[in-house]
Amino acid sequence: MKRRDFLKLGVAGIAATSTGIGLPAPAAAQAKMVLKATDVHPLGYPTVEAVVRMGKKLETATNGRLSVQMYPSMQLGGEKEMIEQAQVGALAIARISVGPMGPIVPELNIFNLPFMFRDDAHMEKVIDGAIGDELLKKLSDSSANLIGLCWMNAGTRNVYNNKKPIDSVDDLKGLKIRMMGNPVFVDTMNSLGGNGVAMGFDQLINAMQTGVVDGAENNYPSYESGQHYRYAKYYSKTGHLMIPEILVFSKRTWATLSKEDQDLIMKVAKEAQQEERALWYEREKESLKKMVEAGAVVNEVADKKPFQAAVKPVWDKYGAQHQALIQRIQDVK
Ligand code: GTR
Repeated sequence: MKRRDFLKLGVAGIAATSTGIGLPAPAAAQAKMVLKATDVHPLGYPTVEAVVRMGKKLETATNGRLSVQMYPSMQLGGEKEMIEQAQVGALAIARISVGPMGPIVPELNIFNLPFMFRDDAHMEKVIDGAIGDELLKKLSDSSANLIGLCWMNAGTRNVYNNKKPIDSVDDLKGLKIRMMGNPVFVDTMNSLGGNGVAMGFDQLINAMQTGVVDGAENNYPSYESGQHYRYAKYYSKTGHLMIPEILVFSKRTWATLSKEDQDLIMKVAKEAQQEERALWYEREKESLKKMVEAGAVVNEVADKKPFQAAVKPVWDKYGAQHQALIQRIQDVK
């Protein structure tokens, strides 16, 4: 049996030790629960560490009744699989990028527009404020079967490839660049002149090794921790995307929790949003240093205006129906 099918048969993202799983709320609420959590990144990565710490807080607050078991490093599959497993309740907590969530909750796709945020501070103000809260609620109220717990920082995404440094839009011509599985990203790369190829993060190394793609795009920590510099050493600071991450909880598992436990999880998740942020900035610095030491060739892109102009069709296509929301985001100062 494939691991994924096995997980699906497992049904709940919880291991209830004193009662069966999937019991109605009152019985299950009192049971000892180990909440399964997953992330594509390894232990020590800011998002993973923040969720591990969140689990420790839950354990302390409930005298061990609630805890988190982290499955890092894509142990439960790529992001698509993680979302599916959280939806059916095969795992409780998934830390995913907003990237693949766009097609599930259309408003979230606005965060996936190229050059949407001016900088980290702008992005943080948006996710920490009313818009951030509203979008988490939109997700929780949607038919996605997920509860939006909190946001996390994921820095800026830059293009990397194994052919040459990118200085201008022209340099991207003919390059096959892996993008996350969401049409907005393929369209973005194509409008920049490259060839966007959608695939999961879990398939990327193989695709770079076999030449299916010439490179990809990501923040420093993902590039460094995934050792992508071994396959694509030119890392160019195109800064075309700034996509926050999102921590989701399986709605199915959520429904088995008492209101008190739900409130507690929300509280520690909000704290995790700030804790991850501090870890993130440290890690960005360390990752940049490590990747350069490992041979990555990093270049600034002096003039980003032509890149911004080139993605105008993407804004027209994906932004037109969300003009009011876009305006509100832009107005956040
Ligand atoms: C990373 C992000 C992951 C995943 C990955 C990707 O920055 O943390 O959740 O989305 O990028 O490119 O697929």
